[in-house]
Amino acid sequence: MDGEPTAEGHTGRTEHTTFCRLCSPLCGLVVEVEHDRVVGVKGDPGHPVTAGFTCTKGRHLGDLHHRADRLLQPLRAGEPTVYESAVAEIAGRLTDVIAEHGPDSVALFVGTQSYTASLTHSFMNAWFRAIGSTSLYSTMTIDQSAKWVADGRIGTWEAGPQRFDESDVWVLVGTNPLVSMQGGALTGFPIHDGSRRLRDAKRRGLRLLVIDPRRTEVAAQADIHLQLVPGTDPILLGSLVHVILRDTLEDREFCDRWVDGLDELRVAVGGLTPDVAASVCGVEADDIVAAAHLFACARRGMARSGTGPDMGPSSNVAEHMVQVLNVICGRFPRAGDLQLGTAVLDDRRPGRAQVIGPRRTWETGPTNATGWGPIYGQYPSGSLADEILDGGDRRIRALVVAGGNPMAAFPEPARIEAALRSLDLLVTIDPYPSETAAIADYVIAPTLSLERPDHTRGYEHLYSEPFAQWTDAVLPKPPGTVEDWEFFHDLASAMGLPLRIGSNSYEPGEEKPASADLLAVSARRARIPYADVQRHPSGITPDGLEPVRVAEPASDAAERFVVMAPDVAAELAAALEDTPASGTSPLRLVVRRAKGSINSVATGSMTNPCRVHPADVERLGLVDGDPITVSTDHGAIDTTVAIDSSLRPGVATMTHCIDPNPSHLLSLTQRRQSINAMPWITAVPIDVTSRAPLAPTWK
Ligand SMILES: Nc1nc2c(c(=O)[nH]1)N[C@H]1C(S)=C(S)[C@@H](COP(=O)(O)OP(=O)(O)OC[C@H]3O[C@@H](n4cnc5c(=O)[nH]c(N)nc54)[C@H](O)[C@@H]3O)O[C@H]1N2
Ligand SMILES: Nc1nc2c(c(=O)[nH]1)N[C@H]1C(S)=C(S)[C@@H](COP(=O)(O)OP(=O)(O)OC[C@H]3O[C@@H](n4cnc5c(=O)[nH]c(N)nc54)[C@H](O)[C@@H]3O)O[C@H]1N2
Ligand code: SF4
Ligand SMILES: [Mo]
Repeated sequence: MDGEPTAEGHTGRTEHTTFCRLCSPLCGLVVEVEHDRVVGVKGDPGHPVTAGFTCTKGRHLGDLHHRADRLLQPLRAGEPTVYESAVAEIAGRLTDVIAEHGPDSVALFVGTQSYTASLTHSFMNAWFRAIGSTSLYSTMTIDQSAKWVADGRIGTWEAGPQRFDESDVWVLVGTNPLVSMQGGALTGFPIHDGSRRLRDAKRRGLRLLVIDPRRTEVAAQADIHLQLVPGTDPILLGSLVHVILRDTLEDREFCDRWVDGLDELRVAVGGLTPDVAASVCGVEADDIVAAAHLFACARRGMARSGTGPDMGPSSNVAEHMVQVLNVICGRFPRAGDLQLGTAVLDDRRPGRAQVIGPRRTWETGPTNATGWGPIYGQYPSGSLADEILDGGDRRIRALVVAGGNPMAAFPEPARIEAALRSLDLLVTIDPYPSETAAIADYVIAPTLSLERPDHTRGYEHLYSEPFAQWTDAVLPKPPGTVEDWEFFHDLASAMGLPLRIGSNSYEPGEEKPASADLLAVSARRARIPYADVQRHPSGITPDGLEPVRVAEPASDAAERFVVMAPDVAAELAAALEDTPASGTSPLRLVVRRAKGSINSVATGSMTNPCRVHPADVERLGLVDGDPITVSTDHGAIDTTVAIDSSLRPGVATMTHCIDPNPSHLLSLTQRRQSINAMPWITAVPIDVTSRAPLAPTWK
């Protein structure tokens, strides 16, 4: 059975078939264990989808479990404590805060590592619903909430996006999925075996357009790579729209049926000729025209984006223009087409081929204390510090952090620290003494992935072909740890709150269910017998499962996309006004994912140099490896310089969340976007100065 030893030699070593849960591909693994310690991790060659692939992080999974600083029991004010007492005390304090100041004074921050166990979210959300708070924050709003803002202002297609697999063009704006593995509804790029799938797709005729200031791993495979000046995306994308409308390449039929605001769009992009965009964005005008034609003349395929455009100085309008490309060219699946994602352990109702019009929830929903409205039921993380420090009577007084590390991940850690320290109560669930854990009142120590059972249901929507896998725990659960879901279950119980999840309810004082049973419950709508999945340790690609196909639109479907509204037009005009002329000074720092880390969780021994184009290194009088100080108006960090010829001249990169952490260079409020309070994280002007000792004068 899965997770059970598959071989045992006389050394006492056992081999276990399981899967990695650090990021979305959930790569199949074979883990070698000796005396309850991982002694080897390799890719599972028998896995029908990942077929032996792992990245360096996956191969370090054992080190992550056995890190010397791993927390194996909870901390109270930095000192070890007993789990049951910690839960009782936290429950008491939260109950008091709520009684005195109301439920909204308790906030939840949901970080990326809360996704590593599929039971966490249902119990976490149920606890949050039970306390009655609306103060919900997550990493999405310091990441790609420009996508939510664009959805809210343009509208969405009920059946979701088109699939990469059937497309003949694909556009990637500011994303490098060959390293980040970001796929699914975000970039649409295949998360499994991306290099091979891209090669195969190109062989059958797919053309790839990449818009990125760096010649990334994926840009190196592009038919056209527009290596733009960072932060100028709204202008470049607006110019692509300009050319498409000028040359009447839009999908007329689709626009007549589903799109409003085309005239306003035409006016808004009227000035964004290829020549204007070429001079602002530092690319060739002919390439802009060729790119627009490449996209618009294809039959099928979308423009998708990652963090690059969504973290810049005009991120909401940048992402808006990405989505406008798809809307005016009608790049959405029609009735009968395959829907993105698969359904094996879950059942999915097909979406209809019709528009869900704009939903500007932030304009109608109740605002938080500092005046920000809700987006997809959350408030913007860019406003969290303000809510704690400046929220007056309505301020946030207690914060629970689940699988996140705001002290490392948010701009301006000094302000975040001031805010977190001023709380009445800060609780985090973290396996390590993270920067946030270091100042928390309570830290709950969770199990890590190999210590818990799980299945792949939560990630099915990202798969290109039907697949399911189940795993038992590979390592015993350390005595002082709990699974993340258990903490929320136990906290609710200690607060006397029943939890409702779907049709199930969990009453205070009732015996806690087992994870394996809860996993079975969460797969109750599986389209194949759950036992079949459990019988295949490496996972199963079931035959004959009917794919999910897009349904016909309702006969009275009347909602329409709105491609240009007055606020968006004003942002586009401001972006043109503001964008710096292309040049190399000052350097602009852009975001970049490193292969060895996942946000603040680093594997191996990682350094974080500031990578700069060779011409800039020379201009600055530096040589590779020189010690430097990188500074902005907001802060300075010491690192070394590294030569990187994949960059556009004038561009520098560092990775985020690891030391020396570029968050110290960023502001939480400067050029914060309207609507989602998104701070400015990429394309940030920096100064680089040498820290080298002065050269000896006799040389
Ligand atoms: N190994 C690893 N994988 C990860 C993560 C990790 O930390 N490490 N983090 C995960 C998370 S939380 C996320 S959100 C995803 C993110 O996934 P991606 O968005 O794919 O992240 P990156 O690989 O950093 O790609 C961002 C790209 O944007 C480009 N860029 C920077 N500034 C600009 C700009 O102004 N305009 C344009 N057009 N491009 C720009 C950068 O050069 C870079 O190539 O990755 C996930 N996967
Ligand atoms: N400068 C700059 N800043 C950025 C970005 C950038 O590109 N540049 N990217 C932004 C993006 S896209 C994101 S998503 C955010 C990331 O923001 P966060 O999600 O806050 O990311 P992490 O810092 O990785 O926090 C994850 C925490 O979970 C802990 N953890 C690990 N495994 C488990 C587990 O099984 N259970 C629990 N409970 N905890 C676990 C880790 O130790 C870590 O402290 O950062 C953002 N910040
Ligand atoms: S961390 Fe690496 S091995 Fe693990 S799922 Fe992600 S890509 Fe696969
Ligand atoms: Mo992210």
